[in-house]
Amino acid sequence: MPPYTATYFSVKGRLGAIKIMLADKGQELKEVHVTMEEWQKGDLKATCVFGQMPKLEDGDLVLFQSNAILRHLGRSHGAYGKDNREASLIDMMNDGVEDLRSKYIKLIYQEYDTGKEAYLKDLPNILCKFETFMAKSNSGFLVGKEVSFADYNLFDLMLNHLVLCPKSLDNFPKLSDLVKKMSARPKIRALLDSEAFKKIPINGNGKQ
Ligand code: GTS
Repeated sequence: MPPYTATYFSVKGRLGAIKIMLADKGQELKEVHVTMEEWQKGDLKATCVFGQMPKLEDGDLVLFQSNAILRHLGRSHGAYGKDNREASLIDMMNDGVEDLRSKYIKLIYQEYDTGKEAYLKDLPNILCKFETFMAKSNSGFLVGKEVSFADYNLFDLMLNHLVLCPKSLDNFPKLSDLVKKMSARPKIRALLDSEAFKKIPINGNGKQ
């Protein structure tokens, strides 16, 4: 039995970064895809701590909240910095990724047709914060010399933005390098190229 089971809608959404991280760490993941029809029955929702997915089971530990899941996996697989100082910086950067992801999700689900232009106009102001921070790290990762859960999260979100606007990283060499470097990691490459991964939409409403 694989050690990890994820339950989620059949979208990349908030599970994408988790899947990328588990793949890179050589971990097997069993996925349970829930249809909207099943979800609307309410039984599963009632068992979710905050009434939402993704859910990750690690043996008898059941976790919700995608960022808590990323942190858990970061702790379990050596992707949470070499000491407390690095861990705190990784937390800070991951919170920055979450802020951008929340804006992205709002765009996708609430204002795609009316707000895309304004979103893309403001995007460089957000990306430059990551770019500036990354300029301090020589490793090409956000913090320290090793990949962390925040790198997987940022990478996943940058992939989404490259679909939203292929030129979005053109003026951001550090972020472009992160995408290149992460995409070239063999286990990540294999996941991204797999039919199972490719056929799952990024979001649940067909917008991307
Ligand atoms: N803060 C949560 C997390 O990070 O896991 C948000 C989770 C969330 O918004 N889940 C949505 C959900 O379960 C699905 S998705 O937006 O991630 O695609 N929605 C169903 C519902 O009934 O709220």
